Amino acid sequence: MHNKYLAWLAAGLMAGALSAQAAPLTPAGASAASSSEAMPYSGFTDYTVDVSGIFSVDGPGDPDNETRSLQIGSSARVVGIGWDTTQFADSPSWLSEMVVRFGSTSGWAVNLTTGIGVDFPGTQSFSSGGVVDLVSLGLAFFVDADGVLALEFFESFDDFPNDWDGRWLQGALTIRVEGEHVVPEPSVYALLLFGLAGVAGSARRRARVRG
Ligand SMILES: [Ca+2]
Ligand SMILES: [Ca+2]
Repeated sequence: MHNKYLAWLAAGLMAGALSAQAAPLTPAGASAASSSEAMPYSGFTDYTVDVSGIFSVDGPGDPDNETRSLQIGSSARVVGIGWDTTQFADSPSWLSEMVVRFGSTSGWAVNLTTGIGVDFPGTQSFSSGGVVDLVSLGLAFFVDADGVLALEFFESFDDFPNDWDGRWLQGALTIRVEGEHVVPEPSVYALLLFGLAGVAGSARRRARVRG
């Protein structure tokens, strides 16, 4: 029963860690919400963002904050996010105040608070234990035609204005993007092998003629 409670608690924490961005930067956020319908997806590509050494500085949108951007393909859909990180919050700042948000050029879509509920300073590791499905959470979103996925690391409460409150010591975020990962059918592999054999054969013949 004790273990059951812990499992429930862990599930609750994980579900609470990812949330829709409360204040989209632009009205485009409204149309993004309707496009994140629970459509199933088949192929996907995982992108990894190394967070080692990233400082968690000020409130959202502050120019001192660290940002990252990825090229994930024109109008691609982000369908999952995973994390495996070790983070430090400098007292009196809390681990639960370290947030990374994800979005497109036209607006922010999803907030991730890895240390949700950890309302104290210090060093701690957090893991999602795999990639969390954003589609089932209603949080999947599309990037714009420019293919840019934007990330911003910020503090939900700024204890040290214009200075860092915490640091992502090590680890990585995984971003799962729909499509692109096309696995050829077995018959295509066979054709490719025959094709390669043919090329090798003609090369050998040519070499013999030249010799
Ligand atoms: Ca803080
Ligand atoms: Ca600060």
